[in-house]
Amino acid sequence: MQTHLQCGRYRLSVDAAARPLVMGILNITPDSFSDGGKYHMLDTALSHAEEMIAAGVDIIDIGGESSRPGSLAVSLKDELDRVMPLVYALRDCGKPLSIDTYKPEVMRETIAAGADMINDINGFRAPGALQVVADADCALCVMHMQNDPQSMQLQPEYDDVVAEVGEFLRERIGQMEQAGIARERICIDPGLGFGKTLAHNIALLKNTRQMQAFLQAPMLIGLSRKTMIGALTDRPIEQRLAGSLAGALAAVAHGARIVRVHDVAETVDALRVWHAVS
Ligand code: 7PJ
Repeated sequence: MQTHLQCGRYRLSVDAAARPLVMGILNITPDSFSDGGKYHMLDTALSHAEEMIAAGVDIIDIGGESSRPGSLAVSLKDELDRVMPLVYALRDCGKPLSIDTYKPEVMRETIAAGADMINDINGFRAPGALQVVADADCALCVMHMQNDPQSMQLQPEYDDVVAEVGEFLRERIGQMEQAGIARERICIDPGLGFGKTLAHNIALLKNTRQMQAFLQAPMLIGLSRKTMIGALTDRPIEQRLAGSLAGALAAVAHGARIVRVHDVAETVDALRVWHAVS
């Protein structure tokens, strides 16, 4: 498997022996609009980014559209209005910027403005998405999702979830290679919670190493504060830190190279200790 992830202006080590990487979630969604409008929202997001950098984040993942189960789509204009000021403000912060989007237009604009990675929950299936990213040198996270955010958790169903998600990702990687995208730009993600029951999530997590070997690509895992952590701990979203940390450690113990988290400082500490003693 590749030892590095080509990530725009950066080359990140994703070697099995290297410290696992922490992707910090920087959300700018309508909730953060509620008090004080746009400038307040930008200000809040920038201080959050500074905190993550001080805490040792490896990649900052900027998202302008919530993809939580049942959430509604955001217009192209609104998404660009939220994301672009952050890309401009953070592009010289010294950390790679990832953009969480499935819209080719957002990919194009943010890459032109300096984004180093595109994180697509839709696996670059939108018409034109692969063409937009093909000529850049940004990293690409290709994620599996069954159905769409509105309907994905209604009735997730698989005969063999590990085989089906693996096959989906294999097909997507094939399409990416055909579009001329270098393997070392690609990382994969089983999309925990995106059209999956708790049992599906657990099966996928436990098969991280096998799936990485099958697909020859580094795995990114996102489980921070998700419903699966709530289901296992019986905790509301604001009390899922301990469960999320345990999940992140389990993911890297199963071979994941990148974890996508809300609580960067705590996760970095946990991974430093885990990496030193494992
Ligand atoms: C994921 C994501 C994930 C990747 C979200 C949430 C929902 N991108 N974007 N993987 N989840 N690559 O954070 O709860 O698991 S949004």
